[in-house]
Amino acid sequence: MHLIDPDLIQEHNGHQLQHVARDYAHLGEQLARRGIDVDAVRQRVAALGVALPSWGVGTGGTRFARFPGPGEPRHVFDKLQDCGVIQQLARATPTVSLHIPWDQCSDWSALRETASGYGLGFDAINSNTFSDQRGQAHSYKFGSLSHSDAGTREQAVAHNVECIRIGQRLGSRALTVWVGDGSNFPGQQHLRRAFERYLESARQIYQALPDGWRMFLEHKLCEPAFYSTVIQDWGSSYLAASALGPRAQCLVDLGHHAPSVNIEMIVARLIGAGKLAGFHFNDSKYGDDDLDAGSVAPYRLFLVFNELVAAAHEGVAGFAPAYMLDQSHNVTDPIESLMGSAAQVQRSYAQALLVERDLLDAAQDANDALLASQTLKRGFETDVTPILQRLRLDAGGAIDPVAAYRASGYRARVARERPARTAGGSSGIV
Ligand code: AOS
Ligand code: ZN
Ligand code: ZN
Ligand code: ZN
Repeated sequence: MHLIDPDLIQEHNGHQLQHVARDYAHLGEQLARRGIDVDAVRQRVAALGVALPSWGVGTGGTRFARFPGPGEPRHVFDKLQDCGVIQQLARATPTVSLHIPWDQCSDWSALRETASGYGLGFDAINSNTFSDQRGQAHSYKFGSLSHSDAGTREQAVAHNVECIRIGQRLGSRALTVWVGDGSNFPGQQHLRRAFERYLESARQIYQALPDGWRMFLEHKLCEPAFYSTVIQDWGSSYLAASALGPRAQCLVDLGHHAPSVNIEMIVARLIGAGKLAGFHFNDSKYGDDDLDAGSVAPYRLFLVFNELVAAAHEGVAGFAPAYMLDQSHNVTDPIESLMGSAAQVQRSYAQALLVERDLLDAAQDANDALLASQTLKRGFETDVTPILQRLRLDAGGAIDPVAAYRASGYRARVARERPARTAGGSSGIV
């Protein structure tokens, strides 16, 4: 089903066809001099899919205020439709990651069908025990899976199991668990016992995993707990994932680390330990800023992909990370931001594929720091735009997705169909 008129896309592409062909040929020539086949790179990038966060298509806001834009999605079907537009134009996001209970639905099969009509499937499903839902018996104010009260822990476990059941109906293959559990005052919580309680609860969820499913544990330095967080870094995440078993792995959200932490090293460690679940891509300058991927530190994203490409190149066993975006859009049209971020993820991957691995290995073995650094950086410094443009063109998408989207008038159209929402506090809750 076409959400954007294919003729409009074609017409838009028409103006740039010749430029893309010439730019692509020129890049191919440059890469050939390095012994790199541009078509092979393009095919590998084409095979990379990055999941859209269902909560990302609404205006996220901050904890101070939310300024909704026109045509905000009213429910999960609207969210899927917006994701369908992103996929139709940018062709990099074949799946959606749902968040329960933000995504309410009385007929999951209908949702699955609607998604497949837009060419979309479902990636990991996210549980939410960091906020209270209407009518629930126990509050998560003082934690969920690690709560001191057994009844609250049971409720949180049951919610996660329910998420798995929903995910099964949608064709998901993983559950992502992020908890805000922790404390705001030194002394508030027994640090070891809270972790033990978390483990005990997580074990019950792990036991409910269907065949072929994985459990992704997402760590985060702080927020909402500002003194201690139960799963605060990859160390705690790794301990928990190891205690649970091989199907539990660690998910890296790029914004969830202390400033100056070397994230690509964490990625390398997790790969080495067979524990890398995948990513929540976004960018940040200070904390969990959830800015558009690559908008602040594109070199860091490239360095993360460099580890991933190296792992694939070396054939690391069981290496199968999930790629997802997790962003909050406060000042942009979320559809535009997500198209740009998906393309940025493709860009970083393409750049990492250009790194001449044999040269890099040799420079490392010879302890030639300068040559190693230059070899690595050559990938990053290559403008791979023509590859991304060709990819979208070949797949029926738009050479310039944002321009085509603006020309389509989609936002104005849905603004008429979807009544304006009131401004309020932050969250993806629609
Ligand atoms: C929270 O900071 C985490 O990034 C989670 O992934 C969360 O579920 C998501 O950001 C939606 O708020
Ligand atoms: Zn996240
Ligand atoms: Zn984040
Ligand atoms: Zn986050």
